[in-house]
Amino acid sequence: MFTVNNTGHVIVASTNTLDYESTRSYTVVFRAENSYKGGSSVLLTMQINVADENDNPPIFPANSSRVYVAPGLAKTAGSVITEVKATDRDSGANQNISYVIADAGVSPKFLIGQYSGVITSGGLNVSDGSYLLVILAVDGGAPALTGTTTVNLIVGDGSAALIARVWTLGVCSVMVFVGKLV
Ligand SMILES: [Ca+2]
Ligand SMILES: [Ca+2]
Repeated sequence: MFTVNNTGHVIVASTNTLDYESTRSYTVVFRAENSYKGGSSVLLTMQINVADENDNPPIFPANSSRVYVAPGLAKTAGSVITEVKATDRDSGANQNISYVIADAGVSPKFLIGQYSGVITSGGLNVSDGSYLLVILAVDGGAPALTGTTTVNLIVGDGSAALIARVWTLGVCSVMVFVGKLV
């Protein structure tokens, strides 16, 4: 993985073999030999640290989700609608994630916390119906990498009835449903 040239410089055989997420440091022992016959030798132990590269994008646990929202909640500014969260295998700034909504006419109806991923109602002109929010997670690397998920918000009285029913059954503690209604 590492070699030394005849001027004493340490050479990385191939950068493809180095990955901060796999191995963060190597302890390498070099031996310098006197070229004369019977000459002495000396050992040098060196720790080589691998720097992190921004080679992992933010990843959401699902490509899409569906959230049913009671109209009263959706139309009240500041109400928490749902939350998204992406993860990133890198370190430091390379794993610091900011969230934005790719605006398709949904802003300022819905807002997202830049670092929290919490989606709240902007309280403006939210009517019953379906809203498709495309959420981007952008890491702090240079260049930055991006992950995407979509959240389909369905605002309507029917959802309120569903939520009430599920609460009555006591099988759900959050108002988030993924998949089809049955
Ligand atoms: Ca990395
Ligand atoms: Ca990253």
